[in-house]
Amino acid sequence: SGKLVPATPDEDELWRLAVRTLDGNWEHDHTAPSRTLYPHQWSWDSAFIAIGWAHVHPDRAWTELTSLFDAQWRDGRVPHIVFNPAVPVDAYFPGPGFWASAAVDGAPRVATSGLVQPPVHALAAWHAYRRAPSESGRAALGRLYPRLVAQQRYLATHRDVGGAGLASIVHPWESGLDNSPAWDAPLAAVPAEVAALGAYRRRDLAHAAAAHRPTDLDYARYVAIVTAYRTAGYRDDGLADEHPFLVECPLFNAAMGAAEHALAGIAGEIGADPGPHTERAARITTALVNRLYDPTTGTFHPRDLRTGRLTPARTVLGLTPLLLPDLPARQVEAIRVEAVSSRFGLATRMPRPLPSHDRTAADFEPLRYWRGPSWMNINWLVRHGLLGHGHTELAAGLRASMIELATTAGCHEYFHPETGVGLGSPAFGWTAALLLDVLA
Ligand code: 9YW
Repeated sequence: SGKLVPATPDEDELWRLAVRTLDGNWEHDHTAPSRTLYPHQWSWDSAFIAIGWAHVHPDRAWTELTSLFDAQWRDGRVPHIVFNPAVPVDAYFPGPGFWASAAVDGAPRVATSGLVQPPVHALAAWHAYRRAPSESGRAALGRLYPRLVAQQRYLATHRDVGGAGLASIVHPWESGLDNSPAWDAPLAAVPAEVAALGAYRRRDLAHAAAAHRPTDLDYARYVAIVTAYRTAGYRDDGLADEHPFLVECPLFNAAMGAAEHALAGIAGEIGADPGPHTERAARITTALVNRLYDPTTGTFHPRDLRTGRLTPARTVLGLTPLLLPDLPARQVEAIRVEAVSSRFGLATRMPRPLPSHDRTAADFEPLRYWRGPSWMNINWLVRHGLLGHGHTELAAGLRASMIELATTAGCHEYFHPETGVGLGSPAFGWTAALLLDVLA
């Protein structure tokens, strides 16, 4: 199948670049986010990437998601990294030896990490299917369905540490926005394993500028948190008492709620009962509003379970509950106001896509990873939410800014939010995939 919609010559060229990028990263049964920086399979990357494959190679969309869920743990968790045994073990830090999943009962045969990432997979599967419906696609959906349900069950039970119906993340890596200012406060309370600093070598710095990546102190704390979780056998029962990092994230939980809506759609398509999914979705939305919406700032914030407090930074995470079709009108409007403010600059004509952090904040860093740069996946999610809530003109403005950026800078991992210069990996999977989706 190919592209049916006519486009400008520029868009046509961008389409071909995106297809080439995905093809270049395709690896038998999954797509590497980046051949240099991230040579294995990443969980939420595969979800976004499947959306792109649906437009050019639908069979690969289903293979991508299926290979990821083949690595699902017995408890239902979908690991955030599935290691490719063909890649040298020291190509990426932290590699398979660091996670030591083979020692854990209930882990799959293939080596994986023990953390999760935002559960955007049901949303992606449903979106991919509707972009390219087919008999074989429906069959693949049917096989994925019980696995997607088990993923949700894991998050709703093992990870409901706060007891309020939301899932907690146990590591900044689980948010997908590793070094977001959202995690500064909870992370500052984690004792950094400074002694361990010399005990490992970061591989990311061989492929990307240090000023564009998390700091060594961030990494010391990332390692310390994984060490705590790994020592507990990646079990979740003692999290509330023992674990150094426990946060309820607006994006993670919005994805979990959106997943129930998507599962309701999938259930209807394959002859299962949508009812329980719609009910769960409503409960997640209510909990999200009660727990993470701050009427004084008018936006959503992560809640740090260690202190009980909302974290103060106003990052782009606060806009992502727009993904929930049943978000109440008051919060939809509050998010619109936050998004069109000078912090994020959403408009029907906007020079650049949304940044990852409040542009007006003192700690806004336009070059450093999730502390300022623009990312296509977050922009895609917010656009999806805008469309769902009928903000079609703002969605069109966002779309145009995404296409314009990639037309000049290509399929980079992230982008300078003011100059538009491409940063990080130059051939990045989800950037390519989501561009195909917005171009189609
Ligand atoms: C790392 C693969 C992953 C993404 C994350 C992103 C980054 C891994 O890359 O984390 O080593 O920094 O933060 O969201 O899934 O693309």
